[in-house]
Amino acid sequence: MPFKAMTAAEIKQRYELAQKYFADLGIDTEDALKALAATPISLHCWQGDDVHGFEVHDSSVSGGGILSTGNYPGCAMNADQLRSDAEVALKLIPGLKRFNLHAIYAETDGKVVDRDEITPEHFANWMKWAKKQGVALDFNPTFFAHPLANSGYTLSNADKKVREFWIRHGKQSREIAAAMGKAQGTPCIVNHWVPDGAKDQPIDRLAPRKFLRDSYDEIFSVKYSPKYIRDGVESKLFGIGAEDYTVGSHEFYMSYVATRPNQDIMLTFDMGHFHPTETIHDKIASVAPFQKELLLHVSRGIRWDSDHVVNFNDDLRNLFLQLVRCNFLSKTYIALDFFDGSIDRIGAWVVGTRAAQKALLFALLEPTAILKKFEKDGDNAMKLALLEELKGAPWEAVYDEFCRRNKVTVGNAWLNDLYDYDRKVARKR
Ligand code: RNT
Ligand code: ZN
Repeated sequence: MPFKAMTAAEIKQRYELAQKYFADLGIDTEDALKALAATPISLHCWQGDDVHGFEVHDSSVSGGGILSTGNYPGCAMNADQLRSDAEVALKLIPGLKRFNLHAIYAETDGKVVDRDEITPEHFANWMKWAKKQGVALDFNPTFFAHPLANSGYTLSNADKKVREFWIRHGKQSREIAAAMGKAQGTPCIVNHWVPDGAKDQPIDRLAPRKFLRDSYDEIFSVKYSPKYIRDGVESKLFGIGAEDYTVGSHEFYMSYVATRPNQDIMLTFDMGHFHPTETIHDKIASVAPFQKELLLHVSRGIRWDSDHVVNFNDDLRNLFLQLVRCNFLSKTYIALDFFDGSIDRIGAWVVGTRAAQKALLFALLEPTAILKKFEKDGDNAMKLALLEELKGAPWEAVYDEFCRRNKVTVGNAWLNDLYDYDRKVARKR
């Protein structure tokens, strides 16, 4: 694949021109690069194998209303393949990365170990690998793709025994996460998402919510140091098969978090979890006056929560602009959540992560003070004009310089690496 790489001199020359452009607007590109370098992005393991996981029983479908479609050749079939694929992706992404695991990625040595029995040792290989890669791990309990999730209700199930099973799973997951956090010296971010809901018009929309509230209270009653774990709870509007009713709605979790001030539970905003025309960027400033921290699932829904690969679109830029403008970036954990099995999965990881970093850099390079002044003075056409000009500003030369400094292939040339691995490894599986 013959994409020509830029020389270091070309990259630097372009960077210097960009540096001057932004300096004229009062922006120091070096500060922006520092902030970009200090912001980790958590890559989700599940993009690598279409959310299958490695459990030793019949749960090969993702279930719970989430769906990875497509069967591009070369899907990782085991933990070693997934790890080598992830290594390729990590090498093609500059900057600080984390790696996000789900409980179903436990390695149980061929043994059946149910979700309520998993322990840190089932993630020992992952922890060793992460250390070697220089990435910290994040974690998710898996409340879907399991016989006890088939009714559509897990933590909110009317059957106490089923609820208790999932509560135990939640607790084990946090114990695993705490072990990770302790080992890696940075807290493991735990996201709790349950698929609970119903297809059509449940009469009792209240009881499951009370069960869900109580189940979470039970899970979070086990205390860990915030040095080891941080918990987030993720709301949703609907899922496939749960079109009419989702127990863990936005209002449910807003209320939950607001009424448990001592628990320090974060809200998780997933970009695909609201009404199709509802974006999440304005939610940042809405919760910032009240919340200490926030967890994001950076995703791209097309017509529904389709989890397309993230790209450099308005929604993404607006999200990062708000984080920067609200000074909430350092209080936000950025995790990716998309899964496309119809294209090269490593390419999906890299495209999505690079897009997120570019959007963040774009935001960090915004001359916000000038825009604010226009707004204050009533010069709103000027504000609009500058916003439009900035879309074509040479921010990309700054990103290229970031890649160069991080010894990651710059610009189009990374496609060569992608092509090679796809043809030599993935397609030969
Ligand atoms: C589902 C949620 C959830 C999952 C992952 C796999 O709609 O977005 O975050 O995608 O946990
Ligand atoms: Zn999500």
